[in-house]
Amino acid sequence: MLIKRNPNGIDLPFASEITPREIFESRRTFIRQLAVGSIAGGALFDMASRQAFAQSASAHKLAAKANPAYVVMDKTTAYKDATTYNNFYEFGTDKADPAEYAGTLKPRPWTVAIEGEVKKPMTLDIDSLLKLAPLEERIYRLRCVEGWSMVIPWIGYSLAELIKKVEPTGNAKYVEFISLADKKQMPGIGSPVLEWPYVEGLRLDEANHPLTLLSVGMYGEVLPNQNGAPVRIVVPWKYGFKSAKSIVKIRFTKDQPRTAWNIAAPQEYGFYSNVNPAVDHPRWSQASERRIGEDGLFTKKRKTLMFNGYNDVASLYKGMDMKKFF
Ligand SMILES: Nc1nc2c(c(=O)[nH]1)N[C@H]1C(S)=C(S)[C@@H](COP(=O)(O)O)O[C@H]1N2
Ligand SMILES: [Mo]
Repeated sequence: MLIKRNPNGIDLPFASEITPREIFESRRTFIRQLAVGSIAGGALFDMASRQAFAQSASAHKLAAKANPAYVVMDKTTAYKDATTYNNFYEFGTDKADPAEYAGTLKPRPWTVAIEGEVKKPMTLDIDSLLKLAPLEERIYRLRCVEGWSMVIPWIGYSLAELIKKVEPTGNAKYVEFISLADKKQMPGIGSPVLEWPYVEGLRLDEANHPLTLLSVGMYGEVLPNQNGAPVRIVVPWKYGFKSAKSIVKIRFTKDQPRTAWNIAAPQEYGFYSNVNPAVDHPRWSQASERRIGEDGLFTKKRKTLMFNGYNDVASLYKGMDMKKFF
């Protein structure tokens, strides 16, 4: 790849030769450099990346404005790792299954029905969802209860933007997320590892927290099928399974919704499932984690942080016994 040295002394590839993903990866470095104050001003790079986005012929690109309020300093997980090591049981239980079998999922056309305790129930197609609020790029850590984590540059907007539009009634206390369950598109639905459709839920105040992301993309592109195309939730302070993929329905309820993993093994998976190093899962310690892509014989595990490091959310659980409400 050709490298041009710009006046700030930062190496930039020629815009016409880079893919959105490459732009993304160099932009990450750039933002991190900005954050630690090693360079001043981003005008030039932004121009180059915008130009490259415009020139790219990829049908998968998705432009979004980086939100500097949601940047973690950890190294971003490689795209390859984030898209080949997945949990998406509708395509099989092996980590490699979703990348191998999710090609049969048709993310377009797609609609999401929003119903239940709302004044304005609506069914939105994916294009309306994409336009509902400005798309932001946010870098979040996501930690699986199995003890591994990734750092992913998501694209989307706060779920709160959507909640505002449908106007929950006074009875709405919870939000339920329902994933697609189509045998024709999802080979894993044939086996009873979980009850289908995959369901998840949040308390309304958790769903309204600005960190809770309605995600439609990652790494500068639309979501790959194996990561939950075309629309999923990302709740970064909770274990990965709370972040339901490929959702077709969002329902506002009075009562706490059932959740797929709680139905399957209630003693192992509670409703809240906040990342908490002090409360172990019966089969796995939650005190430390392996960052995907960093594994090596001598790589030390990372300490897991309370709420996965998202301390902002602590006020949501004031006075609650987190051991009891796990
Ligand atoms: N519909 C559905 N959503 C799901 C799952 C699933 O099996 N089905 N797995 C969950 C689990 S356990 C994790 S860790 C995350 C993984 O998201 P990722 O593959 O994008 O890293 O998706 C969650 N969402
Ligand atoms: Mo998970």
